[in-house]
Amino acid sequence: MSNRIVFYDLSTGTHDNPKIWSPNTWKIRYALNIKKLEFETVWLEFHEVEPTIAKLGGKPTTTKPDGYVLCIRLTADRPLTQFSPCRTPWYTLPVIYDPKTKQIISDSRDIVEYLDKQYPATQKLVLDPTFEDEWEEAVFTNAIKTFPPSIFTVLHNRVSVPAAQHIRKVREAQFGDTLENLNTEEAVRQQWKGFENGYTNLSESYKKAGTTFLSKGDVPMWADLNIGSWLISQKFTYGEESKQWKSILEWDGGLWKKLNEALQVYEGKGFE
Ligand SMILES: N[C@@H](CCC(=O)N[C@@H](CS)C(=O)NCC(=O)O)C(=O)O
Repeated sequence: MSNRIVFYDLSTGTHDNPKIWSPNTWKIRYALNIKKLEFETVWLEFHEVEPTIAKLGGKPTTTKPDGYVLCIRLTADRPLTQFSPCRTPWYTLPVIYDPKTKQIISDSRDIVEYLDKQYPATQKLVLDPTFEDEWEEAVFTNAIKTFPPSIFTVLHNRVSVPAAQHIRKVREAQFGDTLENLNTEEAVRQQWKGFENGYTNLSESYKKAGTTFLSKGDVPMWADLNIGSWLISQKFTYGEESKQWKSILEWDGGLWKKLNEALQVYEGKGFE
């Protein structure tokens, strides 16, 4: 049996024609390639994540933005059907299954820490956990919270019908508005203003380091993948020739273009 790591990635295409998109899974794709670990990709569409990962025995990473719902809880010491409030689990990707250890790991940070520990002979990526925590916080504030919700309208219009239904349900609850309202010309203009400002805030750390990577070495650290992955997902969402991607390449004096190009060698092949 193959000892290759199984890497679950999110596709915005179909099984026959998978299309890469997800920023969070990009972190792990970069990491596996940097570490030169052998892996195979299993492509899942949005609506397939929960049933597949739950069946595999993987853990959800968060709870859905649908607030409290009534769940049926049946326990041995409380034999009656109880209705009590609980949040719906949200299964996300990336997830990996390592046949060598028979472990299933969810959440990108947990995965990279597992890989660093389990494969110590490979390039270590979490070099300074305290710095990584601070940087993750900064990325959350400046690149994730500012992530234009209109991107989900673009994805919604590209994916299969059940995947589109999943995106609409989850994201309209998250943003409190319809996908159509989130994608008006004025809404998109405002969203991108905030998005660009966020990247400018993050660029300060790169300018201070004065190097292409925050690791200050030839190989990126986890922090570089953390932002590099959000960056590359724009390229695959809008396309290399799109005005959106071209504008990002010009932000902050071309700093993000330089980072994206430096990470190209770790993109790997055959993901489309
Ligand atoms: N904290 C998680 C977040 C993962 C996450 O949000 N993944 C997104 C893709 S970028 C996802 O799977 N979304 C599923 C959905 O929208 O239902 C990690 O770092 O792995």
